[in-house]
Amino acid sequence: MRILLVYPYFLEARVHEEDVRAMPMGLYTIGAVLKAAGHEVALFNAYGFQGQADRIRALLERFKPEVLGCSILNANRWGGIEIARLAKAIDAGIVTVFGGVGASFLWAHLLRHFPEVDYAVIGEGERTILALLDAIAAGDDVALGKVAGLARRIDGRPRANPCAPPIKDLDRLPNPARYFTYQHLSLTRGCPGACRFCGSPAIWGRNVRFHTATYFVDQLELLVRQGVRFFYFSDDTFTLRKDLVIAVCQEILTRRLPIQWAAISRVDTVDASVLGWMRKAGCIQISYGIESGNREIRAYLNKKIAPADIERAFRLTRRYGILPRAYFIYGSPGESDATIAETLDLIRTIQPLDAIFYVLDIFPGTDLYRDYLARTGQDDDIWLARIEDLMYFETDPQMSADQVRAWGQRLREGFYRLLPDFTAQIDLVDDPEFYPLHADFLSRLGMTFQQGDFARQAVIPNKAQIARRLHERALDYSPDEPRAYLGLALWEQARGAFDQALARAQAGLVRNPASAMLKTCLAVNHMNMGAFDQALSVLAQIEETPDTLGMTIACLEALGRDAEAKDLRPRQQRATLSRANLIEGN
Ligand code: B12
Ligand code: SF4
Repeated sequence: MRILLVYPYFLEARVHEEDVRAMPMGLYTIGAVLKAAGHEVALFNAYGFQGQADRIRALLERFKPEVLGCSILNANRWGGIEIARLAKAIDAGIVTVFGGVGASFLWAHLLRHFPEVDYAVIGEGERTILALLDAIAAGDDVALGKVAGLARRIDGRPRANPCAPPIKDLDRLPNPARYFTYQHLSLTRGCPGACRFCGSPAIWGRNVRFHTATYFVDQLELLVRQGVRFFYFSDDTFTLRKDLVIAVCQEILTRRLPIQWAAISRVDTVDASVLGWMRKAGCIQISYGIESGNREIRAYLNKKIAPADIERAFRLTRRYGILPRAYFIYGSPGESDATIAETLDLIRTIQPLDAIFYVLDIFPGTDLYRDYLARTGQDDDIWLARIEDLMYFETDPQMSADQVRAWGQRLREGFYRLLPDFTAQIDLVDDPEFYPLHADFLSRLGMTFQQGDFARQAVIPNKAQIARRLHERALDYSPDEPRAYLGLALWEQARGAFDQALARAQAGLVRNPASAMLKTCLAVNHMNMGAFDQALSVLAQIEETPDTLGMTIACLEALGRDAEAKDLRPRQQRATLSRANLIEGN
């Protein structure tokens, strides 16, 4: 069958767009089982297609799916409904199937109110979708009644078959990297935790299942061959089994995969040994859920982590040159100015090098949602409103939106004001094996103050100085580190010291003659100094990108070589377009 798997758009634009732009991992695993079974499958990342019905319609008309599968989170369910509606308007015979956490918890609601949704798949979807398609192809209604995990309308009413048992041996799933290119992947399914705000335990169960290191690294290797170099290990808790994580790291090193990656973990599942291996195998960031500095709020959220573990995990992660990132939740029951101060105290103690602050959100499938329904007498019909989310504070008369917003601002600004001190106090493990990795870590962090996330934060004082110190420290660990030379050259450029910038970039190139980033920096510097001929000769040595082509055009124009510049413009447009398509296709 011809199947189009879609990641629908959200209603609202996001602040951290990079967190929502990527297709959910499940669409790749679903796509892979379908392809392996001989179906024709295409993936469509409709994130960013909000308000573009014509484009979506054109795409549907071109692909002509027999089955449309949408991956639904709570916040993109309206996008899914609208896309299913468009499909049904083109051809009422297109079968629409909704899966994902959103569909798993709201299947009855979706089937009751939205005739454009034919089926919902509850929970783990690989086996259910295959069985569903077999039953549809055979036109066998009895078989439909036996598809585990399937929900549909019977006599107009939503009905669900019993859930599918979890797939025991995850390695039996076809490797999605054989068919697709992506950056998010996971080693595990499930989480032993039971946090009140999280849907994971209800969908995946608390018995964790694991891939083997070989399956996981095979996936990485195939993706590396497709050109992917950066990965997100998006498990609920990547480090649950330390022996397995170490085996993964050793396998990455044995196969010499030139990758870097970020992981998600819990503070009570890391130690020095696992962190050391992770760093050597390319880990640059670990995100830990901390949620609050107030013990009662952590207990309410059922986040069972001890302050000593939090402090230890952050200290060790930093020591191994991995950026420790903390997730916090604010606006929980009992939140007050005093508890926000406690969260800031905890931040001061654990010194995260990045922090994300979310407002407590009530998702279906969580304890928090069950409490909410019991408390208010509401039911799933609340989701008939065109809203993405339901924030806890909206349901608590003791809290106002302004107050919650102010807490968020206090936390973010508080963290950013403390960040310079945290960077000054980074204490790295004194082991020569790690020195080049420390240089990589420090210079990477330095760049975030110059060009990355922190560069945009007005409240962070002395960003340029912090970056300069980090880069200088990086060079103390490894005089080869190209990013540190780049950072220092950029620092000199920013203060108009182009001669010094030139010297920094040239010094870096002596040690890294092939470095494209240093050559680009050198070319920019030549341009700033009006030396356009020299800039052109450097640019000629770098692989062409839309940016380098833009610079070449600017140099040619500055030299009065307008005809040559004009000739290059279509090439630049083509390069920009093909890069945009690449991002969209992912
Ligand atoms: C890793 C993760 C992320 C990562 C990576 C996401 C990615 N690109 O894959 C990051 C940090 C980027 C992230 C971002 C967000 N996340 Co998140 N995330 C998770 C986490 C921990 C694991 C998700 C996962 O990939 N599981 C493994 C794969 C295989 O599962 P899956 O994609 O759900 O697919 C399976 C089934 O659901 C089903 N299925 C899925 N789609 C389809 C489609 C069809 C047609 C069928 C038949 C079946 C099917 O079959 C699949 C295979 O079995 C979960 C918690 C959890 N364990 O579920 C939260 C979770 C999914 N995230 C959540 C949220 C809210 C978000 C954000 C919206 C937050 C934000 N910043 O606004 C964004 C959304 C971005 C996105 N594209 O998913 C919530 C969703 C709650 C809800 N009901 O909507 C969860 C459940 C956590 C929670 N708080 O409860 N997330
Ligand atoms: S928040 Fe993290 S630790 Fe808690 S249940 Fe969800 S996945 Fe597990």
